[in-house]
Amino acid sequence: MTTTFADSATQTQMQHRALGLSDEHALEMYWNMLLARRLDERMWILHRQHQVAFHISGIGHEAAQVGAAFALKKGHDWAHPYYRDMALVLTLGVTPRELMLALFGKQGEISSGARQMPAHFSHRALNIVTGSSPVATQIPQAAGIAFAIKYKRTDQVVLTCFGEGSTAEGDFHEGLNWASIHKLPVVFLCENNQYAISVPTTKQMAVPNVADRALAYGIPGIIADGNDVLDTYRVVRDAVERARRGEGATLVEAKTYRPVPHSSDDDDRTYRSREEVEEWKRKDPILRMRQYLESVKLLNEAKAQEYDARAKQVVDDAEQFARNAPLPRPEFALENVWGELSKA
Ligand SMILES: Cc1ncc(C[n+]2csc(CCOP(=O)(O)OP(=O)(O)O)c2C)c(N)n1
Repeated sequence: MTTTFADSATQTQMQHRALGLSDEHALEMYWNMLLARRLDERMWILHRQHQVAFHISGIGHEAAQVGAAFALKKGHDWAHPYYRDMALVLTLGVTPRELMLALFGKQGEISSGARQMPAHFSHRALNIVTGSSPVATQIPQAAGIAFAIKYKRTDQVVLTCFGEGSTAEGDFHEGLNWASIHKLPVVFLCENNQYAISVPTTKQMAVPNVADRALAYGIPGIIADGNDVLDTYRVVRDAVERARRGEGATLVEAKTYRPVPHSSDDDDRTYRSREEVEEWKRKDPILRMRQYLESVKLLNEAKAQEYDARAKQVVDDAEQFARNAPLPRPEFALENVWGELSKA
């Protein structure tokens, strides 16, 4: 059977609509991915200008994160992210100004008043729980939140994210085991970018897929194309629905890549070839969504430029806001750390 251009265009059109997403939703996905990317790029520049001390990037992970965020009920469900999840928290409602305050370590920073490193994302009103620097600690904590949800009989779901390197930690195995035994409403999202700093996947695990590990816990393990926002949305949405129905946890592996160094303090040229990086840059998730939106006539060159200009404005505003914000008072470092001893 031959497929005409019109046929394939209609089939493609089905992709977001068939998933129950409106045209506006599809464009909003693109916007969130683009804004996260532009913020991230600015953060790298600010680091290279010695304006900020540290940056850890989510570049390349935007499709996985925005797709996952769209599967949650914002502010109702819980998210327990990890340090690369800027696009996720942005989509859930953390503002660019708040993200920049964290980067500059300025007063009013929402996670801890600037006492933590940036990228320990949290937001009380949005049910986003802060992570810690030891990787994978969020996994059993998320299972614990899911246990509380089950105990309280609400219909919430927890999403927690981590890299594939984190699945070698004991915390990962304890979290999944506990969630599985108690059929907890939690989605474990592994954003597999193929390196744990300099260690490639083959030196982290003896199975080809992180998703394969789910079998050992008696929960489903599903692979998503982490560079395709619609595919990740589909897989995470199904897992969220399953959790909400009381059927328990799912392990989702979104296969993706990190085209930039692990952090601002890493030189990735020591452990991988430029050819490999270039090959993955061609699979860029934002480019891919843009091509999709163009193929279904939701985006064209002029509109894409408008989006770019708007993103630049938002990023400029956020940077300026954080630059102008005061530093925290020195005494603040000691506030809310120790409780008052009772006099009795
Ligand atoms: C328990 C622990 N061990 C080691 C580290 C140092 N460390 C920080 S990030 C990282 C890599 C984690 O890799 P992965 O989970 O795949 O996430 P990615 O950074 O690749 O997104 C390591 C080893 C740490 N923070 N915590």
